[in-house]
Amino acid sequence: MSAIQTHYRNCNICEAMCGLEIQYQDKEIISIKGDQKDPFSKGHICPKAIALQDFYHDPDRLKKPVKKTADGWVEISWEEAFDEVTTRIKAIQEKYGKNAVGTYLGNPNVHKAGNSLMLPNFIRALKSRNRYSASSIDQLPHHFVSHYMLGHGSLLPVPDIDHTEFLLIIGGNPMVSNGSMMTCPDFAHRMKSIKERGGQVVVIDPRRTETAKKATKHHFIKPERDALLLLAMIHVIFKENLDNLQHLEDHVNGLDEVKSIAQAYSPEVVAPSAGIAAEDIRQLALDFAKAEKACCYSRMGACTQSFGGLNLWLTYVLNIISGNFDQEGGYMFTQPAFDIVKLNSRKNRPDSYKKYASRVWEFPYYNGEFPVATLADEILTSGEGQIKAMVSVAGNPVVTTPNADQLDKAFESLEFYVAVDIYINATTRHADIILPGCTALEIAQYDVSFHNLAVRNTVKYSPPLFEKEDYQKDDWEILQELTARLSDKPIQRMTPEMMLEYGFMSGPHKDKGINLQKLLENPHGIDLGPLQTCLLDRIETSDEKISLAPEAMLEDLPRLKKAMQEDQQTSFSHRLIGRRLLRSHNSWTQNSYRLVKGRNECTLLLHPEDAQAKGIENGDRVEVISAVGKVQIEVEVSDEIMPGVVSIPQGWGQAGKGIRLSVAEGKSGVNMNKLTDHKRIDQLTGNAAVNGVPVNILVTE
Ligand SMILES: Nc1nc2c(c(=O)[nH]1)N[C@H]1C(S)=C(S)[C@@H](COP(=O)(O)OP(=O)(O)OC[C@H]3O[C@@H](n4cnc5c(=O)[nH]c(N)nc54)[C@H](O)[C@@H]3O)O[C@H]1N2
Ligand SMILES: Nc1nc2c(c(=O)[nH]1)N[C@H]1C(S)=C(S)[C@@H](COP(=O)(O)OP(=O)(O)OC[C@H]3O[C@@H](n4cnc5c(=O)[nH]c(N)nc54)[C@H](O)[C@@H]3O)O[C@H]1N2
Ligand code: SF4
Ligand SMILES: [Mo]
Repeated sequence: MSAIQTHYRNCNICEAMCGLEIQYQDKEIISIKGDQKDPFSKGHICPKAIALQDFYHDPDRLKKPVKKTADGWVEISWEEAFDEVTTRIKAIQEKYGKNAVGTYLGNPNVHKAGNSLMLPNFIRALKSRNRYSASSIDQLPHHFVSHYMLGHGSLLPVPDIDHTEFLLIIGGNPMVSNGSMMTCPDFAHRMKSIKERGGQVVVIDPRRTETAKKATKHHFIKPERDALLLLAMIHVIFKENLDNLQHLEDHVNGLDEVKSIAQAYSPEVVAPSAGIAAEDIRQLALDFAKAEKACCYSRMGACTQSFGGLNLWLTYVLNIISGNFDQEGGYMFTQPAFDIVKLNSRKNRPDSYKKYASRVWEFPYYNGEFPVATLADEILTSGEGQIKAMVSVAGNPVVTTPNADQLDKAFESLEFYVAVDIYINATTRHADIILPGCTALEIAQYDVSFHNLAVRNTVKYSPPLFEKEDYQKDDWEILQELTARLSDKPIQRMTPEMMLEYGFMSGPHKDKGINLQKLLENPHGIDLGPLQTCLLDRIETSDEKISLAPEAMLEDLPRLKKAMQEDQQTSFSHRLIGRRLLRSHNSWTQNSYRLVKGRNECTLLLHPEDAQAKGIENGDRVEVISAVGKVQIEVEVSDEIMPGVVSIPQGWGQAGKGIRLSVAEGKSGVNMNKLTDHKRIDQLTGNAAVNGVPVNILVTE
């Protein structure tokens, strides 16, 4: 046995990039702790990091390619797997056309450098227009709004949380999620510091969340009515002449248009529909505008709903007109060492929004993709352009995307399906072949996306802790091999490290000597300082001005007005929203016993008044019915949820035929996406509207 050794790396489960200190001996983990010397996370971790060892050792995890046969799954060689996958894909594309092969890319791809860097070439090699990803059930409105206002979908503002004096959080629960589109290790401590320096944190959410409980103030809001609140705040700021764009004064277009639109949305007009009292809205707007440094940050609950695009647009507008955009303590921009904006500049590139419409429902095309909400219909509806085969890479859409049962049937109906995945779960059980990559402890990691979204400029690279076995391949190697075999021309085989080095050499910190060698010499990471005012150097619009009133947003406003008028016309008693649990990450971490043990947290939250009206008691089982499905679930009566709203955690409900997740199956819970309607999307961006879903609740015997 060799001596105990220590390894430092970033946890790559969620977006927070916590530094880990891992003690190990041979292939056994002795301890996983927070790395006190990481200049960014300073020792913080959450319970999920400890489970990295469970995924590494998990006997259910695949390490070799498997093929489905009449006798079940059998292991096959990589050569055989690559041959069969490429032969089948080529045959289907020859027979039905290139678009007959669809792709779905899931969330872990952005948490692995190799995947992020190799996927664009793989997707290009397939030459199919039928591209889908978890982005359209997550953060698409952020990209859309940055694209139209700032000229680039990846030029994304981040709350300068460490300097702000007023943080307004709309539809985010960072106390549990650890922050999203805001890489922010130890949110709890950073939020406490705001309060300690006399600042405020205000949360807008239909649930009094873990974040709301620690905030200075929380307002309930009716689901999907945030755009109204934002419009009313903007209304008040203009009315009181509190608008002040600071250094951006001469760098915006469309200020008068925004001003004139907001005139119609006084706090009194929106209050009944939003469910927040007019005087509270007015006070919030005044407090926000008068704070020295303020930031309005909108996330999942504001994105994955019918007005995601408008919400994000108005969030940017609110920050801009109150002088809090690109200013210390406001909504700021990073200067990452590997600068994905500069490396992929959009200046002078044609706009592809709505270049195509999806075949069955004419949903909008954006950023090279169609909305994932329509994937099942594109597979199930016959005709020219129908999807006959799928490639999924690190995604589990049967659990994570709308109308799960329909998508389950769709995957079952495919002529061919290959999954690049490490588990046989609700989605990949339908695969013909599964190609498994490696897990966190076996890979080198650089957070290509999350350094771009961090609340400080930092940089860190981690080599693998354990060498993979000879018979294993990592995702990037799988993707590169498939790319080579599917391409018409020979490809250049660059490693992720070669690509990173290229990026660092042209990045904003090249003068500080940031390169791979330097990063290897600094295993705790390097701090590059607080966020700086830099937007005017980074903006990508052709006239270098911020577009405050893009056409697309203005055209979407009548839809909001209509929804406001239709508020009372529904035959459903409740609106369903999701929630995240501290010890699970989306749908894939539930096979770690240490993360799922304990009481059942996959419950329906129901307000006491609603429970009483229906004669429901805590612990009762009820049936929840939506336009597309139903589930049976245990009720947790709680006044932390707003009357008229119910909540079920996302990412659960994996049990049944063919699934090989022995721990998760025993703790399976309910899949809330059996209830989410695939036709409910934000019609502006195409993002799925999984929050605010109309449901009825039936008491079962
Ligand atoms: N109703 C509702 N639905 C939601 C949400 C919600 O709030 N409410 N949230 C949405 C959000 S924000 C997201 S991001 C999506 C996530 O949606 P998905 O990305 O579809 O789902 P994940 O649970 O992240 O699934 C990850 C998949 O990758 C596999 N995997 C894990 N690690 C690796 C790896 O290293 N390599 C490979 N090749 N595979 C790996 C897992 O086995 C699993 O199959 O869910 C969305 N769905
Ligand atoms: N523990 C844990 N952490 C995670 C994940 C996980 O599954 N578990 N997933 C990761 C991923 S992929 C992501 S994208 C992030 C998401 O990070 P967050 O956005 O912080 O996470 P959510 O908990 O989904 O927060 C959404 C909030 O919006 C509220 N909400 C729902 N509908 C509405 C509405 O109409 N208006 C308003 N104002 N609020 C609404 C919900 O009650 C909820 O509190 O979390 C990441 N971190
Ligand atoms: S907060 Fe996120 S990055 Fe940090 S330890 Fe937990 S899962 Fe890992
Ligand atoms: Mo996400």
